[in-house]
Amino acid sequence: MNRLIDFRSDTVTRPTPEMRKAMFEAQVGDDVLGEDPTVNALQEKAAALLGKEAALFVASGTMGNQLSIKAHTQPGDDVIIEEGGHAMNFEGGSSAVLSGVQYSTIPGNRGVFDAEQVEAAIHNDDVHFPVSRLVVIENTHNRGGGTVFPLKNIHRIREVTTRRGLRMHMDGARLWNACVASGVSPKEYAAPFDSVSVCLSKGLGCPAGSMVAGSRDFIKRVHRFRKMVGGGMRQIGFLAAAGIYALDHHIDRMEEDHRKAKKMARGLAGIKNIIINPDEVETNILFFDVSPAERTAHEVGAALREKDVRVHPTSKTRIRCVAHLDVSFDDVDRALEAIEGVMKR
Ligand code: TLP
Repeated sequence: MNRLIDFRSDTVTRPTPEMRKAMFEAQVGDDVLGEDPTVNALQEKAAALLGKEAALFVASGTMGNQLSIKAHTQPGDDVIIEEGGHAMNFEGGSSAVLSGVQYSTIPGNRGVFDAEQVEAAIHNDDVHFPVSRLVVIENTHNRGGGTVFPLKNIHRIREVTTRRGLRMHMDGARLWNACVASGVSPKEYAAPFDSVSVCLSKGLGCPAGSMVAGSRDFIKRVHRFRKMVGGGMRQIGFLAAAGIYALDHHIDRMEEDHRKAKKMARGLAGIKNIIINPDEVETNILFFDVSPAERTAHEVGAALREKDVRVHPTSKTRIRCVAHLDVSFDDVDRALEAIEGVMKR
């Protein structure tokens, strides 16, 4: 039997032997007491990398986003987000439960929007309206297709939010991909934001964990909320060691993942009944559309699974593939062959 090639997400990676060694050798302590030296080192490293006063290890990207939203808002506040944004659509409705906030959405261009759209979405000070408090920007934008959010849009949006008294949070689950693709540093991208959450467990290849960064006061609030939701863990230096290893060794190599996605997109563009524009693939995520075929995306996904290729159908006609550490250029060729075979039938 062939090895399974898994393009469902960059979350499916397993730690490399070198990462496992770093984890095995980690110095650990009780992090709830603030005594895990490896967690403390990771938090300092992430804060420095993102140019913020402080950072905190959290269990997941969801926890990073949601605790940040909670720390910025009061119940009844309004949060502005792009309509396909992860924090609103794919985090179990937790902003309603944990923060009691509501969302106003902006239709983006593959996830990207501009300052005029933000200005139009901000409510005036009027008792009829919720208080517009926070803008969330996702970089790269997952449902947009791994889109890099241009820094100049972010700067213009910051001018509006500063003038209108709103805060800004970046869902940087894949910020590293945006940095590698654009040449903008993590610090430059983070600077206009009041808070940033970044994931260790996506393209960086760690088994778990995300970081939230911001001012010392903000991180203190997030720390309290992390405890409230049961996210205070003990000897997690083992996970932090994976994070330190990944930040040192797995950022620059993402350029390879971007080339794998591009290669796959070009191959897909030549397959019958598939719609994709390879020029739109900027990082490690691609979407293709199978609406000209007689089968649904789920049926195509099931047929590919029988050929040991896994993809992620996200609607009746749309399929997502994500390149990562555990798929090779040869795997891209094998997957394309399998997809071509399935689409022919
Ligand atoms: N995204 C996952 C799934 O939830 C779809 C994936 O496979 O892409 N922000 C963004 C932009 C994300 O893509 C994700 C995860 C998260 C936040 C949440 O991270 P986790 O899964 O660690 O809670």
